[in-house]
Amino acid sequence: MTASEAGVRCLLMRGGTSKGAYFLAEDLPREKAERDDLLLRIMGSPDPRQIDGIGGAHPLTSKVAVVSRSADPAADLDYLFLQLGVEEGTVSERQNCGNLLAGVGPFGVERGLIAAGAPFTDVRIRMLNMGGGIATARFPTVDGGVQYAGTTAISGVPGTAAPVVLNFTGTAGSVTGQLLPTGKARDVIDGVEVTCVDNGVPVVVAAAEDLGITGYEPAEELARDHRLRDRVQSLRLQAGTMMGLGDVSGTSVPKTTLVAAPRDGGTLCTRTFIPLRPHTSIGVLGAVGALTAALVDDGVARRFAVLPPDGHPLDVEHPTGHTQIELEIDTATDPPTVRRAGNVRTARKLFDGTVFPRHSARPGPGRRTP
Ligand code: NQM
Repeated sequence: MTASEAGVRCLLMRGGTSKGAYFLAEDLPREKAERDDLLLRIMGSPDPRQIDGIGGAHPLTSKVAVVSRSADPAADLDYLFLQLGVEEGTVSERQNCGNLLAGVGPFGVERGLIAAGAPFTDVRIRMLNMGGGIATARFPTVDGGVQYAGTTAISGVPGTAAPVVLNFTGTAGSVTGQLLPTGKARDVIDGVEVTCVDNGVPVVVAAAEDLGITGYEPAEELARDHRLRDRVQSLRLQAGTMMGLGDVSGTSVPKTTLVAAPRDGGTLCTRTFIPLRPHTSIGVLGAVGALTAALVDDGVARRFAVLPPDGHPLDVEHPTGHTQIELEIDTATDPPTVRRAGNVRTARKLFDGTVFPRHSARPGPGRRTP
């Protein structure tokens, strides 16, 4: 029987402000091209509506987590994040996702990969995308199962749920192996000063005002601004080359974050593009990247940042609220080094069952949905 007929075991989970399909590695083909083809058929890509799959027609809901027990004694679970294109039939391993990361521990308990502790479970997760950095997650568990209900609210998600506390020691991963991949905290692209950061995910940070916006616009308004879209694309294409990422025209990184002074009591106001669609909030690692550009000497976000008193988390304003991030960077070293980062997310199991992939890899001519 083919996977299309038999289906594939899959758990749909909201992780932070994203939603994704979680799979055991053993339930997917080992061979990459075969795996990617299967996942595209499961999510319904390429198609702007993902109408024939379980993707949500947005990059934030076109995500996959592949999880297994870790062979590394320093970790309990291995987590591979895959970003699936919506309009494009692409599957990228070149970025991590701190939001889906929040669901990895609960998924591990759901599938019996790790035992539930009481009243919390602590899990060490090796993030395979970015050089094997290890994150820890703590979440409440009761009677051997995950407790999803709770009182923690995160901006961008209605209601409350149980907290998942994420911690990263050192950098949360790096595609380029350098916190400042161009070797400088400031470069100029298209006449705009930018800071190119790789602290968990590659991000180009620039002042919103330098791109002709205030930085306080709603995401929908930014999505209608085609001139801005072109300027963001131009910045990230050139930054990609300067960061050693090569031609990034077909990849989801680097992201671009435009920053402005906070106006709601936070540390920094942000508008992020993933890579061209405006993010409705901001990714966990995306926020870590934007804040890095506020903490390093000469970073372009520094002049806008209003730092909290010592011991308080940094607060990133985004289009639908705030994200609190703990971030410690040693700026006395050259280049600067990351000591740690932390963030609180929530996650919720939405559906557990069998998913049935579309039977052919790509919609044929004339069969693409309008
Ligand atoms: O940066 C969106 C998200 C993300 C990624 C993106 C993320 C992160 O909001 O840690 O979580 O940048 O495409 O899920």
